[in-house]
Amino acid sequence: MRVNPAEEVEHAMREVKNFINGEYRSSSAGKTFDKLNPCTGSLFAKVHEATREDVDAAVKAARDALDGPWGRMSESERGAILHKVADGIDARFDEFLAAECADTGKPYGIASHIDIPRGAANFRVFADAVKNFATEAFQTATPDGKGAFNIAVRKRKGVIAVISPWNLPLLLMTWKVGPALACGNTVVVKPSEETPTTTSLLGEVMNAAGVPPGVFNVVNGFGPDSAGAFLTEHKGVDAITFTGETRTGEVIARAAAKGLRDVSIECGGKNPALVFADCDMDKAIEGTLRSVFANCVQVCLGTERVYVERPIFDEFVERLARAAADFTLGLPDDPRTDMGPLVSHEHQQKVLSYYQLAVEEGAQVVLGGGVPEMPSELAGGAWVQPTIWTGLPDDSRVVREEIFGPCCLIRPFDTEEEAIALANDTTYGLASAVWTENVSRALRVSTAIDCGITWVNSWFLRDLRTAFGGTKESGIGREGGEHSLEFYTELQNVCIKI
Ligand code: NAD
Ligand code: 6OD
Repeated sequence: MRVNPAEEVEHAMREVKNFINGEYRSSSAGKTFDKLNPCTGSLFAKVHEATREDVDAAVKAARDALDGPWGRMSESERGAILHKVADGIDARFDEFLAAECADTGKPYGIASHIDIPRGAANFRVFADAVKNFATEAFQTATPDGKGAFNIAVRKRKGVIAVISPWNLPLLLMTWKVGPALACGNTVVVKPSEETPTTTSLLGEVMNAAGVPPGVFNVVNGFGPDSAGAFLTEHKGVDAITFTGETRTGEVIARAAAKGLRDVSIECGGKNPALVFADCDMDKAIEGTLRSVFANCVQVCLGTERVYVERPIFDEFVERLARAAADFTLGLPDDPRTDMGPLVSHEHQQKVLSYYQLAVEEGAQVVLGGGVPEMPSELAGGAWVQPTIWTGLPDDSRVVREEIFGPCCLIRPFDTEEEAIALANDTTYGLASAVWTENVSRALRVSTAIDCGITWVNSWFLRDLRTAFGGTKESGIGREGGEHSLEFYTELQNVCIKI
């Protein structure tokens, strides 16, 4: 059998420690939890769970570092260091790749194009963006005729708690840490318990790049009664930025309310794709294949509901199912692999419960619907089949709830109005995709959908200067470009009487 990427990760990384004040520290209670390899189910790492005391130490280190050399650096000095962090990720690209794929089971083909390059880009882009982030000035008339000037100054917010999920671990964590540090803040990160390795590895890169101790800290553990709750409830934290499930987002928002701390919340979606008869069919099939199945669609932006105009419905279903049936499931480092396992057995059970529910709710199973047969050495992994359903009622749970697995409903529609109404018939509002060659329709439909991001004739095409976030239960606030910088700074107005 070929070597599994888990085996390639350096021995030192098999024990994942907390990173506090520039050094790796064991759990102060000696508590560890197991990280399993999602491809095989075998034990891959022991992770040190941060206690309340460990979280206190991380927050204190972050607070002290605010007033240390980091706080005194100019924007361009900080920017130069963040560029070195990005260079450091590039220099250790293969280690980050192996670690990310070992934690998640995702194919190298995805992580080498998306996760790891974006991990580096998130530092470069925001180190540069912060230099061009303007403030405002107003000249004010006063009764004595002499007037006043109002000048706004931007200040760092302070200690930022970063709570990140498991689906794009390095990408989504650095998407917050990059702009937070560029603005002069310090951070304490709590990565997902499922995927702690690349966040931990980043500590070494931070040290090598010359980031002062205490600026970047990592505490490992779970949510309730563990590092996540200890951190978000901590009085020493000035703001919280979170990506994850909507129900967790509600808990985090409640924690942030104590002390009226600012919070940024990026949550889930039940994203629609609208495929019109005037689309370029090859492009729509290729794009929808990615948006439904890439990374086992453990992507918040992924499509779980596909609405197709009736004249092309049968052809679309047949072609999408044929393409997905050809997927090769396998190990991350096998170049033939199209799809890996889900991140964990727990998540596999959740997805399989929806596969079962779909049948109970009346779905016709066009493709998949179960667990694939895998070679014996992979039989213990968290595998599921790519799955396509038709015939599900619009009010069924499978059509309304986020599944976060490689599956979708396909349903026909007859008019543009019906398609828009179906797209908007959800409590979520994160992303959507519209497939049409008619520019007027593209503009009409994309702006009529109530969500944060609509792609026309593409999917997951990202420009990091653009606004990213969701409406309704998909989140609060926007990240990206100056929207991130807005969140990670406080604006102070200075009024000067002449
Ligand atoms: P999750 O909400 O279970 O966990 C996210 C993080 O929150 C983890 O680090 C977890 O340990 C922590 N956490 C859990 N409970 C907590 C608590 N009470 N207090 C503090 N921290 C707590 O989400 P997940 O399963 O890791 O990720 C998948 C979800 O994330 C999906 O719903 C997906 O749509 C969403 N997501 C959204 C975006 C986005 O940008 N909108 C991006 C990626 C993932
Ligand atoms: O590309 C990004 O910046 C981003 N936040 C992607 C989120 C993907 C969700 O899984």
